[in-house]
Amino acid sequence: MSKMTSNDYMAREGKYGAHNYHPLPVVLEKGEGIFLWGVDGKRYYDFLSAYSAVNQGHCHPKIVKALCDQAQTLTLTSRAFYNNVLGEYEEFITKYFGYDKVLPMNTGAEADETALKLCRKWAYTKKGIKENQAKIIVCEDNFHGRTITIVSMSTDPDSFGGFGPFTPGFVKIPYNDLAALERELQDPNVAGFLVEPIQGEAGVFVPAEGYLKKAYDLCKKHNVLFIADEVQTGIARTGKMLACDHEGVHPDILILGKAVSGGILPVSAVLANDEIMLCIKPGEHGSTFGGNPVACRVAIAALNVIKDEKLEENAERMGKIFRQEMSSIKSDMIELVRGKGLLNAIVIRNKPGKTAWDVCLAMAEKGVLAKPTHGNIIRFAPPLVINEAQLMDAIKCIKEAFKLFE
Ligand code: IF1
Repeated sequence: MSKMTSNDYMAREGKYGAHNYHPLPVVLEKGEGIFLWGVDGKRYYDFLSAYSAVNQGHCHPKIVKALCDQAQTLTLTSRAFYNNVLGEYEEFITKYFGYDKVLPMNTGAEADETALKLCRKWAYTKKGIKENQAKIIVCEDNFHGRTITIVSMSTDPDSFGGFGPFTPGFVKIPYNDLAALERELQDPNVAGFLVEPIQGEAGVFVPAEGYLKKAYDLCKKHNVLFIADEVQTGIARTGKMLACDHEGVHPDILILGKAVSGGILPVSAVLANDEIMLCIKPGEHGSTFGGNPVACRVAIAALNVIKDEKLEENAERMGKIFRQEMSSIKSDMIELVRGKGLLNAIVIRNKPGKTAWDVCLAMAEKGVLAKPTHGNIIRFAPPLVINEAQLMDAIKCIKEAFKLFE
């Protein structure tokens, strides 16, 4: 049988797979560090990192080793029994982030759902809100996952359209708006405020300096839980271990996912102190794979890599260079450049034949992979292991791509 072409791969996915994505026409078969290779042998700089799940670089040897060693020993016991790995991981990650306890899950959405359930339980058992009356404040343009309850919080028709009826109990306010938050906090039935420290999907929307700290203080003033969704911004992506660290905010409930496993398999985690975490009693929440031995070993390795390789500092330094270089591009297509650490975005002035999608196709031609969000914003999020020479080479390719539209 002759070698399959890229088109053969894409056609096969189109025939047998659900059409719930519109990928860039690139077929990948290998990843290593910051590089991806297509089935045609073309090498690319990965500037998406699977939406910030591969912060440690593709197939990091230490994380892969942890995966393989445990996978040949014990993969899954379920939580019906104890095992020799889960406790070690729980102690490791709670000390790593400074919390009493962790509730291990698998995907980011499951972690967000877990945080919502924890917040409601706390509302009824500790704050004294009447059963089924708890409200949770969320921000417009949020992205927290794809379950029915999570899209019930969404203001994006692509996320919630056609999936009703929706879960009640959410109050939507504009992002980065403290007055709106303070207004809604007057309601004694408010139990929590769920927020992304930087709105990734919305297009890397960085809030005003001090927003997170002031929002946290307002929540404390009203005995409301500050819940940070760091699934995308966490694990050193923004130049600090957590994006909340830039403002010294220690969330009451911390939601992690994606790069907790370095992109090797789904691992998510919800961290909180006993006063909140112990509101959920045995049998009231769980998951078949949550906290499985393989996930635990992979997460320990992935989180060690972040510190061992000083990826916070590297993200901070490389991010500054990236934004400086992108801001120097003379192109009437570029409206603005924004971001923090290595979570950055360019807002494009879309014109016919000169859209963010066209730019991404041109960048792919030049060997850099990125994808637009919301039609006119290109997010740039390379693995945090990228060095200055590689960054400058990728920037050269990006600049060449923009030149094609002059
Ligand atoms: C898709 C977006 C990014 C997230 C935050 C929770 C989750 C995500 C802040 C849920 C997941 C992923 C989902 C993926 C594409 C990607 C994405 F474009 F959808 F919005 F990154 F911005 N909180 N984001 O960013 O985690 O259940 O996926 O493990 O659904 O298309 P998950």
